[in-house]
Amino acid sequence: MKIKVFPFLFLIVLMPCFVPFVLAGEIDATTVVDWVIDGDTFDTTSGDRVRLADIDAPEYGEPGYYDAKNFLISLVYGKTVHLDIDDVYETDKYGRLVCVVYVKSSSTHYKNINKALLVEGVAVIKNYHNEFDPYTWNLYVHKDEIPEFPSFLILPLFMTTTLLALIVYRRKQIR
Ligand SMILES: [Ca+2]
Ligand SMILES: [Ca+2]
Repeated sequence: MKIKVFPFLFLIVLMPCFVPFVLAGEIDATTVVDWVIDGDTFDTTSGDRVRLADIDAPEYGEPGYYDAKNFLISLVYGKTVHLDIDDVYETDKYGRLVCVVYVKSSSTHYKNINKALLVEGVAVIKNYHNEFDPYTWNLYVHKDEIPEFPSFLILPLFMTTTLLALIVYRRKQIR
């Protein structure tokens, strides 16, 4: 009986390694910003227009427009950005990629640009139906929390690892 405990122990030991990946987002694309439209929209060198997910900054002619735009310029213009693209709809009705945008802030952390605009007070939360929940965002995210592969691969990856471990364990038993 006691030998059967091993695979379950293995699972329990392995589980925490995957939890952060499940809880946070992921990096779906990496590109460079070459134009900022306003406080929540920019263009990239890869030819996409990006709309920052779940936030709203003032439109042209509205109070705070320049504050929001200039702040976004200071954060992303000419820089490499990492995009977590919405897995639910990908784009909005205008064909813009709906994203949470990250910029590397240190060797271990990324800054969440959507959250930075909220913290600065130049944009407000507008929680649309998508993969994101703006109420859970942190300004800084550890790189392990936003892996560079889609989150839907995590479960198959986890199951494959577990299966392989079980096969190896079984073979050892048979010998
Ligand atoms: Ca995504
Ligand atoms: Ca949302």
